[in-house]
Amino acid sequence: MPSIEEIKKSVISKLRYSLCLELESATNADIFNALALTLRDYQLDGFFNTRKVQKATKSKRLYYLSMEFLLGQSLRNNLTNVGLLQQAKQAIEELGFDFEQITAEEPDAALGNGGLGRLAACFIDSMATLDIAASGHGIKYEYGLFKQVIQNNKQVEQPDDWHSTHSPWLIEHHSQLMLIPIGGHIEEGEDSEGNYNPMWMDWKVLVGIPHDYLVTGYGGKTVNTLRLYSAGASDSFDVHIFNRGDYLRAVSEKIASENISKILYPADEIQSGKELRLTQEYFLVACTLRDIFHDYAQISSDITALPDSVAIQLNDTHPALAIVEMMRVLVDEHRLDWAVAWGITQKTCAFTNHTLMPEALETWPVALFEKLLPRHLQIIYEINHRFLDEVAEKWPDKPHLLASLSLFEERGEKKVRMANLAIVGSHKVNGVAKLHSELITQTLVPDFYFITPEKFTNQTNGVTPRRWLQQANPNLATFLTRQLGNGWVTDLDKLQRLKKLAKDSGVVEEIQAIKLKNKQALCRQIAAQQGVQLDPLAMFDCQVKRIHEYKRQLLNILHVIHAYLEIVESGHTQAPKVHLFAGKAAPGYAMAKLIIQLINEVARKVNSDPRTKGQLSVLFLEDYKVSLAEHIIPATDLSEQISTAGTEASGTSNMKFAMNGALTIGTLDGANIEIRDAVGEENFYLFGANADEINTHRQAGSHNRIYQNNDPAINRAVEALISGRFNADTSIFWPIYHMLTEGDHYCHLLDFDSYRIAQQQAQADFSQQLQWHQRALLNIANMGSFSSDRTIKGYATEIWGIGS
Ligand code: 26V
Repeated sequence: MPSIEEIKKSVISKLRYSLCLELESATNADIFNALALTLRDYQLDGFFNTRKVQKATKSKRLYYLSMEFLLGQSLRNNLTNVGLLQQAKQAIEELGFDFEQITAEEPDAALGNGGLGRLAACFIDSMATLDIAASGHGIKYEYGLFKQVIQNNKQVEQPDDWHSTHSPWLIEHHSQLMLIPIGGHIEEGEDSEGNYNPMWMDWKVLVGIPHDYLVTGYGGKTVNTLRLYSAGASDSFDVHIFNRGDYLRAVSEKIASENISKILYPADEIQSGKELRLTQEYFLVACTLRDIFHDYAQISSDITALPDSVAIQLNDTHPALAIVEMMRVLVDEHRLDWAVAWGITQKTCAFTNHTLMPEALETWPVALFEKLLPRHLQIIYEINHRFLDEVAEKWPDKPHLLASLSLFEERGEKKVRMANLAIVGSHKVNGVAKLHSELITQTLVPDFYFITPEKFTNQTNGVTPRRWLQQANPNLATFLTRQLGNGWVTDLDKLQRLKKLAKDSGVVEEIQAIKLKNKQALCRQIAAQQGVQLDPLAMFDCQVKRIHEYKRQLLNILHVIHAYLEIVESGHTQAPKVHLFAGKAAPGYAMAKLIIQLINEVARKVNSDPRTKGQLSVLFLEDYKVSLAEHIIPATDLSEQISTAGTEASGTSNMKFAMNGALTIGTLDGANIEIRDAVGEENFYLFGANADEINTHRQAGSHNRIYQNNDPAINRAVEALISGRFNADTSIFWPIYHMLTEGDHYCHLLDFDSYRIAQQQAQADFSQQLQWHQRALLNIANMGSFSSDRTIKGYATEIWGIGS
């Protein structure tokens, strides 16, 4: 390990020889870069060592394919995992800079939308920490998720230039560029032995350029990689067109190719069927499979043994084309018999589903496939043909199965169903929480469950305690280490030992003091950024996540409206409460954007009304991202996990909050159910209908009008939306009013009353500070199994066949 002096020396040398700067003229951003480059050298030593070890032990290798990796900032995380945080801090201070300011310089790498992308980031951390030979594979988007600014109470999107082209963490491997064919057509033909041998002709070439981001496991022993591909155009292909004299076309095609990795699609849970998105998915898969076959060729020439050395995990259906590309390589290039190739593919691939929302399920028009990927379409037809033949033979009395199992949607425009492809081509299919995995088999794809029940499993999500406890909450981490030693960082079940301390009022007071400190820090940040002063002694009630109708930020703000009206109209008083919201809406999702506007208008009204002073504050924090979550979560008293039962696949912020000592108010949805089981029902504010009840309610038709009229409190809050109270233009929130009262799929009003009662209880309990923080401590103590280390061990033994 380097000394503080050595770190200082290296930072100065990086400034001088890599960045052409002297210390005297260096800015905070320059110091950030120089420190990152210094650290990267130590990571690289670990990387070469890891490669040697993994080669010598012939470790089975896991490839995690994901269109999203929501990394956030890396400096503090990498310093912690390498084990250099304290030394680096001191070195930077001795050089005359403020370490906190240096870390704040780093732009978040927002290469993801939300839960799915952040899960991928937690997973690569856990895989490295558990010494699993693994790599992540994704796209190096030039622009990550848009920056959100609030103007006139509305969301406005701005491009997120996260400095991808000169990130100190990314190592470009130009020499390893790969050529990816796309477009063209198929010419039928036979090989010399008379076998069917289709030729994929006249394709264009995309170029994939790999960039490696080093993923250091905690303790620094294993350094894996996250490989992100950027797209370019092939010079040789351009020359071809250039030579034909079509200069403008050649240049515009080059630009079109480079556009493939330009931007992350910002809509989760809504699939739009855009050609560029399908091209991105194919690009990721084709680049990754070249790497996989290249890596495998270094260890074996027996392609049939590939599943013994390789596992592929598909993060949702987005990379499901890996199944098809693998078949293409095995059949067309390795000339394997179809059945042999199919066996290899199925044994290698596994698929995780992350959503039950029908509008998020990917389907792609066959016509689009024909245009971009004619050979892949042929292969999908062949997979489908053989698969349906098998089904028909095995269940001759169940012909209805064929329509639901088919890889093609035949109603309307003919489409490829990516979920069906992913299931058929995988040996395991998993959901991300118990309830979600159950719903997959019962409602999402019951016919697949019927024909292959053994494929379906659950792996409940988790989050990395390194980022979400140790780094995000240093005050709590110090307490934990003092109580438990350092082992909890990699063995989160050790938190259980805190349970016996819950009766010690001194310890509980410490927990209370830590929370207060974190709240004070958040208040300072909010004051600096948004100019709003909050009372750190108030109860902090937070809902931070993507804005979606199913997540029901609307239920939360309706309840805030209710609380406001109670104060100003009914003369009630309440103990101080702060309601924090943050989250982005997909740019094309009008209802979600209107919900943001409503929250902001309510905030403006409530905060400027002298009658609410000291009782109620509402704030929408701009530009939610990983680094902001790291400040909000440790400062939260009450965590809002209030999705309509049966809609949130798992949720992961629910875990982060509880781990940091927030109590949850939540529905029986996703992983909330498992969290409640773990922390004890007395330490969780449960409300609302369960998934079955929601189903029954929906089947009976929407009767929201009745609910509203029966309950004056609901009525008053809902009518306030169109009363002009929050916006002089009474028509503005009509769409929300209309939705709530005339056909609300997410059943806001159905759950309102029970939510209100749970809120009231939480508020009353919060006045008993000692008891409250005792329950907070019990939440922390019982959250051990929500470490992503536990999740990854599950995947490794039950799905990947690694380390069992
Ligand atoms: C769909 C699409 C459609 C095309 C444009 C880009 C895009 C991006 C993402 C998605 C699917 C999003 C699914 C998702 O994020 N699911 C979340 O996964 C979390 C991790 O498993 C889980 O905790 C959340 O409950 C679930 O909503």
